[in-house]
Amino acid sequence: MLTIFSSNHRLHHGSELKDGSLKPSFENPQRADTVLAQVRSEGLGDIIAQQRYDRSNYVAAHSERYVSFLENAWQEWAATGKTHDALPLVWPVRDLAIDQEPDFIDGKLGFYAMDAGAPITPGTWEAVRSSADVALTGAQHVIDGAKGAFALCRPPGHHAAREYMGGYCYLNNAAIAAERCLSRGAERVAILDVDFHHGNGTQNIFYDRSDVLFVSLHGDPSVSYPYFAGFAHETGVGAGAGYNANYPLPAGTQWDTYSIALANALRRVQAYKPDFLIISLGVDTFEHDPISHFRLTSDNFIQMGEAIARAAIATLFVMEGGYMVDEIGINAVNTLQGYDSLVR
Ligand code: SP5
Ligand code: ZN
Repeated sequence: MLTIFSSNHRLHHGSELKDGSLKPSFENPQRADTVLAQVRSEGLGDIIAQQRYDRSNYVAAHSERYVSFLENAWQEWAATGKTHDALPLVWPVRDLAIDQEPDFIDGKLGFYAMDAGAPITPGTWEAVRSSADVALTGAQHVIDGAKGAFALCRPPGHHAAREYMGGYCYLNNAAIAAERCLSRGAERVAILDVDFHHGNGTQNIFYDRSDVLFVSLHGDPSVSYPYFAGFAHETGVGAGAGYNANYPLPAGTQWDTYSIALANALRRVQAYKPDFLIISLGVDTFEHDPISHFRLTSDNFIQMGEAIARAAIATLFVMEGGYMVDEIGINAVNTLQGYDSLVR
């Protein structure tokens, strides 16, 4: 299948708090470059650069003021004389005011973030918007009739909600791609999220809608990030009631348990009869992932790709997490080859 890639991802290389001090983030540029190298060495298919898309495509999934914040955050931070990564240090939880955007950058950072895991650096916006453009280019490819495409996005997107960043995510690439499909004639789009972490951002964006089904398999949030979303009782509201399905799984989950949940999730997707399927492809379910707690093997990712292919829906794969850099390429490309083995 075709891979879409942007070298602009390298403009974003942030830090995160680890064991009490700021260190280079687990979410680093090597990740996407390693996946790209594996796509090449395995001969998965052609590799093309992203098209440039208009910001109206981002505003389809996010609020206008949030996109403006992302565009301007580094300049506002730098104007205060700081040169290190911008990170929030105060958040409007519970009864604190969420009805008014602060005027000052330190306040804005907390207002538009769920955690301190999404640093803003000088190159962050260019990398982030290019990552969304990679997803949009991939979406256009399946809209134009391809049975599969791989949007090699970085930074990832599934923790980014309509109006906040977090968990290494800024713009929600999968949600932006889904909106593109709908605006180009699709009636229904399903998003299946197989990243280890619950896709709280994607759930947030589509929670009250029936035109996008969101299904997620992930570590039980009572013990795993993002902790505050991803429970099985979250099934949608209003018109979206019944169109959100979470499959939380215990730490230590292996393929025997995972594959049963995946089969159930895929049955749910097929019953919805979507025009397109978007896979939020995180490979942090891998047994040796440094921040996650499932135990899938590299071979299991081939089986995952095959299972997705059996659903027989035109599918856009959107790269999300995966932090064991040595094997991220093998695991991502195994999934795609598993898919291609049954679809081509
Ligand atoms: C897209 C994605 O996969 N985002 C994941 C965000 C996870 N954020 C929490 C990271 C916590 C890292 N703790 C590391 C402990 C390792 N010993
Ligand atoms: Zn993840």
